[in-house]
Amino acid sequence: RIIQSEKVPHRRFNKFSWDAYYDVNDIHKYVYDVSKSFSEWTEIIEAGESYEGRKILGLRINTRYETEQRETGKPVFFIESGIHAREWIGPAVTTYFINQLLTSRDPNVTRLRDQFDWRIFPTVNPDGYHYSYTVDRYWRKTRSRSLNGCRGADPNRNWDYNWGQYSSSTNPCDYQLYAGSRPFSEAETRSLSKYISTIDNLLFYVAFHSYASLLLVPYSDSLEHVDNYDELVQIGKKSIEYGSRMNSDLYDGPDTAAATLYKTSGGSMDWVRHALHTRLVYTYELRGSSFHWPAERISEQGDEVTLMMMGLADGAQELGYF
Ligand code: 0X9
Ligand code: ZN
Repeated sequence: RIIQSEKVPHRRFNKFSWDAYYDVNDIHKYVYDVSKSFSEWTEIIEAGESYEGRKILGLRINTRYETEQRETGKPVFFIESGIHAREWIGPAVTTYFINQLLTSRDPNVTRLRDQFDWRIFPTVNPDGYHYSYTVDRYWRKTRSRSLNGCRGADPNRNWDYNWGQYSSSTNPCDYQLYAGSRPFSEAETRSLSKYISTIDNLLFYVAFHSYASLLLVPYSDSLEHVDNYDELVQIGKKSIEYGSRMNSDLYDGPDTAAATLYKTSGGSMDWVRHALHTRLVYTYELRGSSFHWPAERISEQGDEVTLMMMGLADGAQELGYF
């Protein structure tokens, strides 16, 4: 019953909203639709295809309004969500955030919109998400087929940085943590990493997961601190503080996954930090006490995330990152 009530009632199948969870085709349709409605500000990004041939679909939002005078383009702010199939709140708040950026008249939001060249990918594991939506609600991995017939690898264990070291399984039949047959064995992580590598001026990389109300910084498999750790924490604290205007129950962190959760290797954020030297990299474990966040309350976390992104931007600007 819980599971049914998460999904879109049939009578409303043709209108996208934020009081139900949609399947990946509908999310993609939403992205294509808004790129048409806001064609002067947006561009579709097709960063490759999943194992089953779905698009790794993103939206670029880059208004021509400048908040600063600058010689090069705006700093790029990248958002990845839905890498874990069952964490449905991620894609939902991400499309909510897209909608905020494109339609809000709140001057704080329009300023945030204009400050960055946004690259936003709501469902980077589209096959897994569809499988979770239609067959097995708790599916986490991709849907690639291994030699022995088992399906899927954990796409947040498959990136080419310290691959296979911690919280990773070598068993393709492991329901959660199979790291894949080699780094970037999965079409989804291969395509996405390739696309990210082409971005000049990447300042922020943010990934949404659930659930823990926790903010993480790199690296996930070491207790050592990156060189700008103190600033990452300071900016992350501002993000949490902004979010607390929506919900006074504070997020934990920011700190490394190794210090707060458990050591993990092969995650996207660590690869981005290490391979691309991106300065401001964060993983948000969104709120919840299960993978079922009530659909009627998506907007609540959507507003909180909008504030938290504003906190990141303000924090980074104060410290001179852009
Ligand atoms: O284990 C994970 O991949 C994340 N937790 S989850 O419960 N959503 O599966 C934590 C990831 C933290 N590490 C990196 N992002 N590398
Ligand atoms: Zn996750």
